[in-house]
Amino acid sequence: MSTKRTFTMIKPDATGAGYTGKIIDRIINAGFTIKAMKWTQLSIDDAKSFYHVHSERPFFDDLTKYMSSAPIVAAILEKDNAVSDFRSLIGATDPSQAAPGTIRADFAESISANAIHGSDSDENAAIEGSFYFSARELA
Ligand code: IDP
Ligand code: MG
Repeated sequence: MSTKRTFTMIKPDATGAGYTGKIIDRIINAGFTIKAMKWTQLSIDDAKSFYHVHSERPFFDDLTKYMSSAPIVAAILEKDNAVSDFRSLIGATDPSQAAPGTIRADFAESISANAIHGSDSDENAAIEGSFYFSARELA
């Protein structure tokens, strides 16, 4: 129960399909508190910077083009055990493998356009949150 915060983005497929409100409802109903949230759009360079850990992966170009193609919603979420509980709430990367009732199972289009991001560690949650939010917004 040490983790308190995670970071999420509602991705372009989900904002474009009008699922933003439904996804936020799922997040709140699962017990997360929204500490900070913004509707914004990444440039291609922003997307390359955010996903630099994946720069050697074959899908990097498609991923960064896709993530900069339309608005996203970035948010900092708080809950005990936030990182792992949120990964459970969103489900597997590939929506065809995601457990029933997870956000990706219900809203994602494909393994690339998969509706939502969730940080994979406390350290990455802090790094990713700082990419979008100022120290004042994170205080
Ligand atoms: P995660 O979002 O479940 O943590 P990662 O492996 O960190 O998954 O990959 C980051 C993002 O890159 C995924 O959410 C998805 O949008 C995209 N991605 C991952 N694997 C593939 C793939 O095999 N083909 C296309 N896109 C992928
Ligand atoms: Mg990941």
